[in-house]
This record gives sequence, C-alpha cells and structure tokens, in this order.
Amino acid sequence: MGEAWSTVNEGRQWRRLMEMGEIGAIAGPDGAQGVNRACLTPLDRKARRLLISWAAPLGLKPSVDPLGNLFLRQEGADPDAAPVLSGSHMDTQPNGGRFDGIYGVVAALEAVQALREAGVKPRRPIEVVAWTNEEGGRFAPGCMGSMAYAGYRPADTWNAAEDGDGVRFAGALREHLAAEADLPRRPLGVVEGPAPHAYVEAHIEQGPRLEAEGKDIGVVSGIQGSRWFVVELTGETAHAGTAPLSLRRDAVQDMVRAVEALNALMRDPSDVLRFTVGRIEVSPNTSNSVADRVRFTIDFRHPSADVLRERGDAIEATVRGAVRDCGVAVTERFNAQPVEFSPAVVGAVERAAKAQGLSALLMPSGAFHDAQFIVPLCPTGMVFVPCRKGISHNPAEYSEPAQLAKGTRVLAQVLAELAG
Ligand code: HGY
Ligand code: MN
Ligand code: MN
Repeated sequence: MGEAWSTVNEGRQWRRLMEMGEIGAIAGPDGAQGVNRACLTPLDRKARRLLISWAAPLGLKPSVDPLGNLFLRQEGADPDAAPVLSGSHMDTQPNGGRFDGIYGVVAALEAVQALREAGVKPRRPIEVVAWTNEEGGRFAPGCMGSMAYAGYRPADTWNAAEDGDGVRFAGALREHLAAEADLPRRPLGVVEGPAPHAYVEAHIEQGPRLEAEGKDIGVVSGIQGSRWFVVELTGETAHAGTAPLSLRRDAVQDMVRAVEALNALMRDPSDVLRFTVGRIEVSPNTSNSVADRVRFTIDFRHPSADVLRERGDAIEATVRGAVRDCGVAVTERFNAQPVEFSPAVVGAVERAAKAQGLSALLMPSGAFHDAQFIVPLCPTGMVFVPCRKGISHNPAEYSEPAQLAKGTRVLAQVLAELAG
C-alpha cells in the first residue's frame, strides 16, 4: 500500500489550486493574491465546472443534492457498499485566501486520482464532496450544506436568510440548481439516502502551531464549539447638530455599551475563548444623523461545551442589561457543539503520517469545518497541513506545494485504508 500514496502529484495539485485561485481572484496587501468566491454565485459555478472537468476523464460521476452539495463518485468493487466521503468547501470569505476549503476538495480529487494511477481498486465507492456555503459569509450561518445533509437542520431552515443585497438563500439556491440542471440529482444526505462509511477532510490549519513547531501534519483530534448571534438595536434617528445628547436614542452608543459588557462576559486570562464582533451594519449610516438602527454579529467559540453554554446563554441578558435607550433583539444563528473525531480515523491519519516518515502533531481545530456535522453519521476525521504564520481568512493565506502534497499523500493512504 505504501506506493499508493507516492503517485500523488505535487505539481498537478498545485496547478489546480492556482487555477482555482484565478476564479474570483482579488489583490491583497503586499502583492498577496486572495479569492472572493461566494457560495451560489456564477464564480462558484465556474469553479465547480472546472472541478467536474478534472474529474470527468477519471470517470467520476457528478451529482448534486437539494442543497447544492456536489459529489464526484468513483465506483468501488462493491457498488452497494457505503461510500467513503472526502472533501471540503469551495466558497470563500469575501477577503479569503487560495487554500481555505478548496485545498480539501482538490486534495480529495488528487488522492482518488493517485490511487487510480497506483492501480488501487478500493472495495468501497469514494465520493469527493464540495459542501454548499461552509463560510457563512454571504448567507449566515456557515455549514448549511453539511448541516442539511446530516439532518442537523431541515433543508428549508435558511430559506429566508438574506445576503447584503437582499437576495434570499432560497432564491440563490433555486438559481444555482437551475444553472446546474444538466447535472444528475441525488437525494439529500442521510435524510433521504444511505449514511457514508467514513468522512475525511484535508484542510490548512488556519493557525500557527504546525509551522511554529515544525510539523508536517496535523492529526486533528476534534473541533471546538461555535455559537453565532445577531444583535439588533432600534433607537431613533435625529439631527447630529441639534438633538441634545440627553434626548437621543442612539443605536451606536448603545452598541458600544453592549460590546463593552460582552467583553467583560467573555474575559478569559488563559486566552482560550474566542469572541469576535466582525460585522456591523448601521443605519442611516450618515455622518450627520444619529443612528437609529445597528445590527452586529457575535462569533463566540470555546472547546468546552459547559463554557459555550454558560457564557453563550448569558449573552442576551448581558446585552439587555447594558443597552440604555434602544430596543433589543438577540437571535442565535448557529450552534455547533464541540466534537471529538473518531479514534478509527484519527488513528489512520497518525499511522499514515508515521508510515510516510512525516512529523505529526495531535491537535484540535479552532476553525469550524463541515466535518463537525458529519461526526454523528460515521467515523470522521481531518488532516491539517501548515500555513504561513497561521494566516487565513486573508489574501495572504499561503501553504507550500510540498506541504500540501504531504497532506494529500496522508489523505490518500487514509482513504485507501477506509475504502478497503
Ligand atoms: O469560521 C470558520 O471557522 C471557518 O473557517 N469558516
Ligand atoms: Mn474552511
Ligand atoms: Mn474559512
């Protein structure tokens, strides 16, 4: 089996990643090149067609489910056996990099192609998967495709979610499916179809540890929990030059009070807890009118389910206690509990790295991934590769061709083992 992974082709994988990076390319600071490729857009569909064109000569059959999740299936010796799934997402942050998500999809295709070229004929089918809307950048929350696939939420849960232009998720999905009407359809995940035998996702670490500790491979033990909220404050607009401060109902001032109070709630001297207010919308958003509406997001994460529950459940009361003049609405948008990956897959990743003479670090993931929602369905795990200075969600995101190939060789060996 050792030679199976050696046919992973570093150059081919790198060229494919660079070609994908041209679809939605953006210029970042200091000459960095990033990607802005939101889900369910023409750019997203252009990238999917490119992926399908690489898979076609290998005889992989494309299919799309009701959430737009894209599958490329390689039949196994036993076509009735539950498939092994491997992939990630193709959508990016608006100010994203060339590796987050897409690396896991391209690596899964490369691993399947390498196993074919090594003459490996797995017993189980292997399906390369690209999940819809992992990032949650255009439509919140993230992981809609994998959550619906896993039956974690009904498929229509997010129909009313709107993007910055007021386009609803349901409309964007309908347009997307219509544009891909030529592709075969398949039922929605385990809601309507068979559970996979196992799932493995390759991804850049999106943190600094592997590079700092000089390790080739991250053997991912699990993923911390994430909770997303939206806070809406409703005050009263007024003339900036005439309205006395004592009479104002200023939504921005109340937002400041709320964020200050949340900072106190989320204080963590050990710096394990993650708390981010990353998106703020103000109206009327002019310099000489008092703001009557503010909507801001909360992204709160922690590895402990207890901390996630205790502090997360205190968010609404903390905001209400701090706001002085405005109406308050707090809505939870996303709740991903911490997960531990299965020893079967974690062990397979560890063994493959060892067999290939690669240094490895057992570590949790700070970023969430589609794998988080597949855990309840089947043995699930991830393979991390280092990225430069841990930079991600930033055009400067970068990983070396050789590092990415090492991750793909480990993935190929794990897939060969799981697919029998
Ligand atoms: O936000 C996350 O953790 C993921 O990278 N979308
Ligand atoms: Mn990702
Ligand atoms: Mn991401």
